[in-house]
Amino acid sequence: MNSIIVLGLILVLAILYLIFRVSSLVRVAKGEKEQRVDSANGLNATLFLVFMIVSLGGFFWYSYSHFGSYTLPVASEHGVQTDAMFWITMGITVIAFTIISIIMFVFIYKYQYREGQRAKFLPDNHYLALACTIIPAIVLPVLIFTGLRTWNDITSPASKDAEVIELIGQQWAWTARYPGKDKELGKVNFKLIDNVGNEFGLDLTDNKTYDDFKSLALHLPVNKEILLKIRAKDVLHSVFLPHFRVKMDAVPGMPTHFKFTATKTTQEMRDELSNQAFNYEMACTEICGRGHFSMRFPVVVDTEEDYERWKLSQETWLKQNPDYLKNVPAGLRESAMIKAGLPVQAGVIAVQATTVGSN
Ligand SMILES: [Cu+2]
Repeated sequence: MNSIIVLGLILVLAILYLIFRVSSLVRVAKGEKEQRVDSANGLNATLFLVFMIVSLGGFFWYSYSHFGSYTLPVASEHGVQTDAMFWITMGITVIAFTIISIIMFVFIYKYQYREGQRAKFLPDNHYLALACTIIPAIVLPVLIFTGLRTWNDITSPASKDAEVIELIGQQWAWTARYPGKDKELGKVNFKLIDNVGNEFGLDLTDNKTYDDFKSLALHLPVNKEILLKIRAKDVLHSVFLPHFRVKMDAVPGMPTHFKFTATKTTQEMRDELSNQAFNYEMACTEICGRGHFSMRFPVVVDTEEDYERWKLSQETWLKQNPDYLKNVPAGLRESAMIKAGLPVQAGVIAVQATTVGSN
């Protein structure tokens, strides 16, 4: 409401000024008034200069005094490259912005209307036109192609021994799925997702699913390539790991991926920041509904040994949801139980009991 009043006021003032200006010019045209421009013109020109000094000074002062809040320690290999690209682009644009601002305001002041002074007719200037064409024609493609090269590098296929982890976004929580001992994620099918246990939509006819496990924190090994496979169950979400400079949308119906290598363990980052309470975290950066704020996911970067130890301590999804053994084809059941870490004998009895029960 307040902004509407302010806008209305500005509009009224602008219209009043236009009426005043037009009537003053009409008087000049009729010969009733000699002076085309009054003393306010010089004042306006000076005010432009003052505006330039205050705004540019404010811009540099604010950027300098708040510089720290725009930088975040980086903990990934490609993050160093993207940071460098960001600061090069920032440097170039700040230089261009400063030069253009100074030229614009100084020219307004310098070439303000003066009685008897005539404007110089300058139809074109080849050198100026060439400079304005060639400089951007070199700088912009260099920036764009460096960015494209880095992007292609990030999104190119991961190496064979990359650590594959799946991240699933849904309103309003993240879950991670790890491939287990076989290092391969089992097949999923969204049609198999239910609200009792199969939140991943695991296809239990695929023997790679039996040792997959779920985690409510993203554990990553340090100095090892990681391939994040990302999907969403309902609406758009976005994986954002700021310290690793990772950002990729989670799109329903269109799996995405991002590969990166973390370079600092959680403990190393705690030491670097002299803050033993520090933890990495992942956020959703897509406004995905009213619970969006709660899509915060803890991230732990371990040494390779700690990471392997943590993986071994995790229970497979099938072990946590033994009822789903009945969905495993009979011929695969025993190997599924072995792979899932279920006691074979007890498992068979459980399956028989549930199968009989459901009949
Ligand atoms: Cu979200």
